[in-house]
Amino acid sequence: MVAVGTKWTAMSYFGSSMPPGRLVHYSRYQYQPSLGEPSTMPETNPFRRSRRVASSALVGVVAGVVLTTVPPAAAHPGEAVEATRAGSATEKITTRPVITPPSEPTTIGVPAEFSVTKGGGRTPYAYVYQLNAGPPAQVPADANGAATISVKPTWFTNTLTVYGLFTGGPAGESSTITFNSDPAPVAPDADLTGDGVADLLTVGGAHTLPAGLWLATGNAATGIDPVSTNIGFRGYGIDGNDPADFTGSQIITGRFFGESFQDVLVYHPTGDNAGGAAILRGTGDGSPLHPQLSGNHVAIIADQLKDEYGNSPLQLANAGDSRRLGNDIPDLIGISGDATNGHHLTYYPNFFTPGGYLLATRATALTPTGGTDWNNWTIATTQLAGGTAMFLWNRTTGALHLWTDLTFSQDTGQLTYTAYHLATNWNTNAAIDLRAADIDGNGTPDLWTVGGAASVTPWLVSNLTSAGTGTITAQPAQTLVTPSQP
Ligand SMILES: [Ca+2]
Ligand SMILES: [Ca+2]
Repeated sequence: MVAVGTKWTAMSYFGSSMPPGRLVHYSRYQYQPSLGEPSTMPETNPFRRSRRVASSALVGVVAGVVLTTVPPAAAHPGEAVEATRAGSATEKITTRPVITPPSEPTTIGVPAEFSVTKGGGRTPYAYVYQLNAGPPAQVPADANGAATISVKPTWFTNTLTVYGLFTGGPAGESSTITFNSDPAPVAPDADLTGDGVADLLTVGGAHTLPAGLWLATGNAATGIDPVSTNIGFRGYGIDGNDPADFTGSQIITGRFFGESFQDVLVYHPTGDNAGGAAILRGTGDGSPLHPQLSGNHVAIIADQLKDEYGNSPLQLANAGDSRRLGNDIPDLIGISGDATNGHHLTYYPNFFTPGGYLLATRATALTPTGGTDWNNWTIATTQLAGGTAMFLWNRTTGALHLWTDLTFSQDTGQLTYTAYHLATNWNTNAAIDLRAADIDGNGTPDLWTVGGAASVTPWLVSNLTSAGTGTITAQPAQTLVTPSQP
């Protein structure tokens, strides 16, 4: 065994074919990356994912960690084993914690409490635990060596590893338990906090907001909680945590990993990665993203999003399943073009895998006013029961339209929809960003505008008629508050 890091401990054998009593060293830093995480693109099929985890478990055995089978029972204490630290005298640690899973089934993204007791011998003052490849955390033990560990399962199949800390001594034996979790209910569009109500996610570095991704919890028709959380404070989680990774990007929410939670697609229209994008896995509860963890960050290279003339999108939005194929991972819709070839509404099909966008297809649709000057229009979309709803705003003229129930034919490029004219002279020439969502949850799409000094205005849509008209009404504006700490 090769050690990485400075702390050594002994492995224990439960259910393994290796001879009992043999002392093997390993580093817990060594085995962390091998547990439960796909090495490339994340797997959305829970059965395939389960197999991947099983193969990871095999890696764990080689590295000196033996996983239990799916429980129901607690992980049992083993026989006394030895532990040692490099460079110190051998010290007897005769305890390995007993992990008892909750009696009820666990759910991805929902906290589950595991009880831990000492396996015998000395009483630990605390336990260190790690779920899958997440960061290790510590919980104090009571006088009897008991503790409760609360974790939020992140995968269909999860692995929880626990070991005790002892006063004046080395860390104790680790116990590991593997368990399956049910999928969480699918969050409604734009609900990043898990309460079923649409939330406002705004990119920082604009409108006086500090860099990052600012999440304001939605309170339906009564507005938002203006005290925002920077769920993007880690940036892309590469080369340090730099929230400025998002500055200048377009932020789109949706089920980009095809699972229950709202994920974030970050598109870079300009800059070093111009035309490129990334999808970052959502957490489901409004907590900050973890793009630094394996499987939570999938890049989309610029070539994937180029249209037939080689142009990258000027704008991108979530097109949902507008091809009506039953794909849980959304397609994209955007605007692309150039002065020579003109501008178009462009459709970006997803091929049933996270980040799998190819074969951008030009839509034949004209603008709401019958033109081809798509570069003068700003789009914003949201997902409703009937399909994708798209707002279309001409910043120069102030025209505001709404198209609902988008359906796109990849073969013909035809986009069908129901059109409504909502306003003229709406925010004409205003320096605002649009964010579409069913803010009040009544089934009709609405808009947030973000502009000025972090000023947010909800606009509720009503009175949609078969004659193609509708009303949009401003609600009281609020100002986002951005604490200095995430
Ligand atoms: Ca919410
Ligand atoms: Ca509504």
